Amino acid sequence: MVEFAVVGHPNKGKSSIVATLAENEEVAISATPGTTRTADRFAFAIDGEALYTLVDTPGFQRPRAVLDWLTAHATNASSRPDVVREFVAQHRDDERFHDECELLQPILSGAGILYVVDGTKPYGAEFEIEMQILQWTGQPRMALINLIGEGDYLSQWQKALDQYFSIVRVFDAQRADFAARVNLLKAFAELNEAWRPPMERAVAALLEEREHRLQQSAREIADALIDCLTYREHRLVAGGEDAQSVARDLRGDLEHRVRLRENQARRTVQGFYRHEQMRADEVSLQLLDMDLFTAEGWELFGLSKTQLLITGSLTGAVAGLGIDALVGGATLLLGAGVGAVVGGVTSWYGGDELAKTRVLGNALGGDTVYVGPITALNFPWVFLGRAWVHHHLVAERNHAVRDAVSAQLSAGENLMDSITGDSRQALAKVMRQVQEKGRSLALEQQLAEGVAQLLALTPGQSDVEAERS
Ligand SMILES: Nc1nc2c(ncn2[C@@H]2O[C@H](COP(=O)(O)OP(=O)(O)OP(=O)(O)O)[C@@H](O)[C@H]2O)c(=O)[nH]1
Ligand SMILES: [Mg+2]
Repeated sequence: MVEFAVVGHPNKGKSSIVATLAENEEVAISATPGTTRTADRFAFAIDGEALYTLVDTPGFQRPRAVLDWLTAHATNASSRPDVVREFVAQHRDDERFHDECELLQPILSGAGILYVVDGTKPYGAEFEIEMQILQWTGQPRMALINLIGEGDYLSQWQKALDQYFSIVRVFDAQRADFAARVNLLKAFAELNEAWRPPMERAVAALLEEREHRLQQSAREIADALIDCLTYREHRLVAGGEDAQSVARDLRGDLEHRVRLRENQARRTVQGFYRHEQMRADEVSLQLLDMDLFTAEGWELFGLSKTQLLITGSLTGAVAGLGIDALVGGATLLLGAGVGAVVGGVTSWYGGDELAKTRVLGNALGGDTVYVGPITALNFPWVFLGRAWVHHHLVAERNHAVRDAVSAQLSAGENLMDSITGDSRQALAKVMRQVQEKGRSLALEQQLAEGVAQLLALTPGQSDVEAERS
């Protein structure tokens, strides 16, 4: 299998690059120089098919001494790789050259070289020594300019690196998105004729896998939404209890189940993208931490009142309800049920009128309170909006980022308003049917297709806008 050894100065993001390209959360990354102590192999495989291996290595510690040794022992240029081999053989147990031996060994075993530098710090002559040592190995090599800080020394670096590396690329270890990763793999294919077929295969597999992950995520999100749209709670009203407080409890239970299901779906989606370890606070976007049932979230992620009204009336959801019900008090949303209406009305989007609530008398006496399914018109849109943003953050999240992802989504507009009217109608129709008829295989599939189309878009960058321009 093709191997690439990621080498360079200590603390330049070598391990971060390995984590990204191998999609591995186990790679040790830290701000302390000298974190990586041994050459560690991380294979990248899809469905059990190993595609390539990244070797994480310690940074150079005494490049000057190594080069001096090499120069002193070389007779002619063709023997250079052998001299490097000899160096490693003789210094295997020499603590002073532990790191150099670790990083050179995989290269001598045939690995391609990925030399990592930081383009935000000035170039210096000490780096040239490292580049010369790498040149001595004779292995195919590429330089990656990582961007850790704020400075800009790209052109200095470019000039220096061009002399020692056949390919020089800027690759921001933390911000590289999926497209940047694919481009890098394509560049690997250029390094060595023999590596072209396996690397082309790797790119194809990665693209296929990407599509597969999106489809899997769409199915999971659709499944979760159907669950949430069909949850119901009921309980007998015991003597001494009043129906109102029972209804409140049941609404609480219902909301709790919905929150759990949403969380479960998020973890499942993260699993598809091999981000299982991602902590909840790391996924965000604080916006996503917002409780599913807060009014702010409903405005941000769901449809605007206007769109809700348009979409609703086109699909029959609002039939029988006055326009008042949506733009005004919304009392009717609750009142549509049979039996006694329980609970006060706060606002049109939030808690109290989330779900149908009924109190029915039992044949044998006593009352039963029924809450659910959720009928609030905006609920499925809010749920989808949140799932869309979450999926996007996970899918584009780089495996090297360990701090909170900063969100660039513009707040303040209703997220789901940004999709086209057609997509909205299609989704609305399926969701309406789920709400009316419950779960079915056909509806599951239709909803998953609609969700997959949604996930393929970038939240906030509306395709409505794209259509216009
Ligand atoms: N802002 C930013 N920080 C980065 C980037 N790449 C790496 N870092 C940070 O730089 C530090 C070193 O990253 P590592 O990937 O551990 O570097 P390394 O070259 O493997 O380090 P050693 O194993 O110690 O030689 C960590 O704190 C990273 O989070 C980047 O592209 N941007
Ligand atoms: Mg490291």
